[in-house]
Formats: sequence, structure tokens, C-alpha cells
Amino acid sequence: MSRKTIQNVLRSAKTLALVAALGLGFAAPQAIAQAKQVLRISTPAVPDDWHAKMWTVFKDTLEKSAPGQFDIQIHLNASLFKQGTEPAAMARGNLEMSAISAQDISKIVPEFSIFTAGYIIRDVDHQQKVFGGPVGEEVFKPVIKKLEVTPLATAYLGTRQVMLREDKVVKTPADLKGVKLRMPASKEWLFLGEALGATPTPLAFGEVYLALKTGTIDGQENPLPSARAAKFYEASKTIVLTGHLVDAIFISISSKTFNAMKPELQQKVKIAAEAAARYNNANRVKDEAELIDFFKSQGLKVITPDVAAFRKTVQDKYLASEMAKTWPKGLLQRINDVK
Ligand code: KDO
Repeated sequence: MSRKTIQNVLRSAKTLALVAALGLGFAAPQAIAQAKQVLRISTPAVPDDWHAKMWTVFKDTLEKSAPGQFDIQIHLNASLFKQGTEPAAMARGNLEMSAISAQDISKIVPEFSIFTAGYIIRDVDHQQKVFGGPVGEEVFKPVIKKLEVTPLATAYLGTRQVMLREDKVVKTPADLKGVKLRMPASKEWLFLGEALGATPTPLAFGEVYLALKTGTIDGQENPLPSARAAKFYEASKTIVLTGHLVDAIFISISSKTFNAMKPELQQKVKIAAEAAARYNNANRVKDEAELIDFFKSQGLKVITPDVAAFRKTVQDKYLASEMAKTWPKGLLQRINDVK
């Protein structure tokens, strides 16, 4: 047989095999891949931060409890969707999961802005009880309805502190006058910066490090674990322990995706989200207790300001704001009463 004939025979054998495979349903690997529920996750978190690592806990937990049923794709550093655009992407069905902030939610559900206000949630314990109890049940209802996303678990992002690139003594809000304080880019965040007494400057999380280095901003405010993970301390000289916002992010899923799942799968997704939040929360709390010493060892000055003065100024600004008019009657009291 000539080489050409052999090649022709092989080619038709391959074609026959392919036809047979299709006929016998050997196209199954593709079909199986299609049957898997894809869960694309987008977050601005940097890889070294706990709320980035928690997604691996989510993935591992779900892959164990529902083997072969999900294709979970984690995108960090806002590489899939820009910070703050995730809820809209989930509502449109372009994204399945993210951890969204109270500030993001407030854009569509104004009354949720109560959780963007400084000095309302007292600490991580209070936060978990508020969102895990009857108040949470009540405030998540309009989120599910209007945002078309379903919150699954509340992750503690940490307690936000002010960090400045210069060596500066800050004791009261008056000392932040004229300080260009970077805030995430939305009006809810900018209001918080203003309430602290600073000049808020909007910027995405991914641009903060360079802005600190170059001096485009004078400082930023974030929980200490995030300041470590994103290395903001390398370009900072002062930490002011304002503790102005006990911050939460809500692990959420597009309602379209969630509602299309069987109840037992929904339950497994929720359990995996809760495991992820628990992992994040425990590590963050531990980190927050240890990081002050770490930052001091890196040469930063740590200031304990007059927190009562900050609390009063910030609370007064919020209570007098347009935002407060949208807060359901009695909700603030009910939040305060959660013990
Ligand atoms: C930030 O941009 O300062 C912030 O802390 C706001 C949070 O709501 C959240 O988006 C967080 O960034 C990112 O997850 C990055 O840590």
C-alpha cells in the first residue's frame, strides 16, 4: 500500500470512529461539561486577602458536597468586573457570584444605607447577630426583590481605619481637614469620607497603592488585614485607629441562577458560602489582633484618636443626611438593641 493510500485509510477510519462515537453518545464529555452549573465569581480582592482565599474554601466545600455539579471559576483583582459593578452584572446574568458591599446595595435599595453609616455596627459579633437574625431577614428581602441577587452569608471585611502617607497627628475630625482621603468611588463612600472630616477622593481599590506612592492622595481607609494584603503600609507612615466602620460584604448569588437550582443544591451552595464566611471571619479577627504590632515593626506610627469625637461628628452627619430619611422607622433602634 502506498503512503497516500495508508493516509486515506487512516483518515476514513478516524471519520468512522468519530461517527460511531457520536452515534453511541461518546460526545458525552462535552455534554457533561455543559450540564455543570458554571459559577463565575468576581471580586476586587487581592489574592493574599482573606476574602479572596475564602472563595477557594467555597469552591472546595461545594465540590465535595456536590461532586461534578459545578464549574466554579474565581476571578480576583477585579479582573472580570470592575469594583462595584458586580450587582448589575449578576442581575443581568453575566456573573453568578460576588461579595457585595452595603454601599453597592444602597444604590438600588436606599434604606440599606443605614449599614454604610459610621459607628452603627459595634463589632464583628454585633454584625453577625444583626445580619444573621430577624433584622437581616427583614433587610435582605428588598435586596432579593430589587437587586435580583440572593445574599447567602455575611463576611466580616474588618473594621476600617485611616492610614496616611505622612507622619501626622490626628486626634479629632478637625485634624483631617484638607486631607485627601481616598474612598471607593461611589457617593455613599464619599459621604463617609466627608463625615470623617476629610476631603474624599474617589478611586478604585486597585489604584490605591500607586496613588499613595505618588502622593495623588494623602491617605486611605480600610481594614488592617486588607492594608497588609494590598501592601498599603509600604507607602504609609501613620495609622489612625478611628474604627469608623465595622464593614461587611455579603456573599451573594444571582437570583436567576439560584432560583433555577433544585432546593438541595441551593442548600449546598448556602452551606459552602457560610463555610467561606466563617473561614474569612476567623482569620480576619485573628489578623486584626496581631497586625498593629506588625505595622509598628514596619516603622508606622499608630495613633489612638479621640474616638468619641469621631463617633459624634460622624453620627450627627448621618442622622442629618438625606440618607437617614430612607431608613425604616425604628430600624436604628432595633439594630442598637441586638445584643
Ligand atoms: C475598598 O475599596 O476600600 C474596599 O475595602 C471596599 C469594599 O467594599 C470591598 O470592595 C473591598 O475594597 C475589596 O473587596 C478589596 O478588598
